[in-house]
Amino acid sequence: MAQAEQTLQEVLEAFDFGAPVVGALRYGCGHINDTFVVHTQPEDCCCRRFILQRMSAAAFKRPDQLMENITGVTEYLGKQIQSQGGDRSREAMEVISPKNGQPYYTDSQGGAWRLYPFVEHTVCHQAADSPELFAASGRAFGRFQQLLKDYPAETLYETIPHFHDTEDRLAKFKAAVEADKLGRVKDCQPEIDFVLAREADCSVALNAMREGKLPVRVTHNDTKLNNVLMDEATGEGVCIIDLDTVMPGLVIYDFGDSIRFGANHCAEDETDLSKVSLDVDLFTTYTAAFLEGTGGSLTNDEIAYLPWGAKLMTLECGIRFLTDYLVGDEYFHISREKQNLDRCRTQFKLVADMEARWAELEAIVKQYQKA
Ligand code: ADP
Ligand code: GN1
Ligand code: MG
Repeated sequence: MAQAEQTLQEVLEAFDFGAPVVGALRYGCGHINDTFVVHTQPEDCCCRRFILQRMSAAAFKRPDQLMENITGVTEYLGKQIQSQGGDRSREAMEVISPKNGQPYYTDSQGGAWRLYPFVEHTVCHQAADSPELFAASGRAFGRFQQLLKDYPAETLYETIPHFHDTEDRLAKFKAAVEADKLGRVKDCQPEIDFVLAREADCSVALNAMREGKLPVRVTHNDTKLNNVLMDEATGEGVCIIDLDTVMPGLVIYDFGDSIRFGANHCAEDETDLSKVSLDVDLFTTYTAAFLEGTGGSLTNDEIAYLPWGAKLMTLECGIRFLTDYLVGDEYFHISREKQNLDRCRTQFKLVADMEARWAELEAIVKQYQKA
């Protein structure tokens, strides 16, 4: 797909910003969508900002269904937050329709764009610089889970089919190794062997779901620390963003993806693996905070499987980065060569750490099981 900048002007004209647009700049550190911050200058007050995004065509084949999900979920969240006395305009995303009244705009190249108000006086963190910050994100993601607990999951489209189907991710990985279309297999045999040694693990959560041990709920499915906006003054979680993958799923996925990204002190693409390790104290902190946020609504089995959520989300993400490296970096944005291979390596280092400290992780979550 062409660079988003090519149609940016056309897209800006498709929306009514209520004031003259004075600039639009690339924004944020997401791996998937093309995100811009749009500055406008109303006559009577200071600059108002918006988030304008071109949804990734590689990731999302049906932007119509994606936006139906997001519209439904954001309206529902808005009502829930209002009924609890919260501030709807800060605590829930809000879709702003283009002038044509649709929930999103399709540009002349086929790109699908949406607009949100910029949630001001918030900070988006790329790393858990303090336990307090990580705890705040855990409470926010747990609360998100609780707010959506009665949302009719069956009305949600699967925006990315088989998103956290680790068995399917494994099958796609094997196909990429087999095809080796760019001759990259030779660069990553240890990583390939790492995955193959963990084939059985890929079925653990799915088996528990099939056996009825883990219930299907509405989940966010992409609970990275940088998908929650924190209040710049209090440090508390304000608004959960990046709702593209809100779908039916397992709660251990939401817990696990946060641990994968946040319970260590390195960037996802750190090249010095000696710096990458699981911080068990942060795991402990996040567990308490997330469970507090969910308001005690998880079953004992769900709690028991939390370490599996952490391990599987990390293993799966590593498998996805490695697969993308093998097929030529088609899905995750990269800014340098081998970045997806480096990302894969950090994930596998974290998986190995989790395995080494498995008994500790199980003991931590066990404390929260009800008698
Ligand atoms: P991606 O799927 O590519 O990660 P996101 O929806 O997470 O895209 O947006 C990318 C970044 O843009 C976020 O990490 C955050 O910094 C910023 N962002 C997104 N939505 C908003 C918003 N409504 N207000 C303020 N910042 C936002
Ligand atoms: C992507 O969209 P973003 O950057 O928050 C990806 C996640 C991965 C993550 C790895 C829709 O998240 O699944 O875990 O990168 N999102 C999608 O950083 O594929
Ligand atoms: Mg994001």
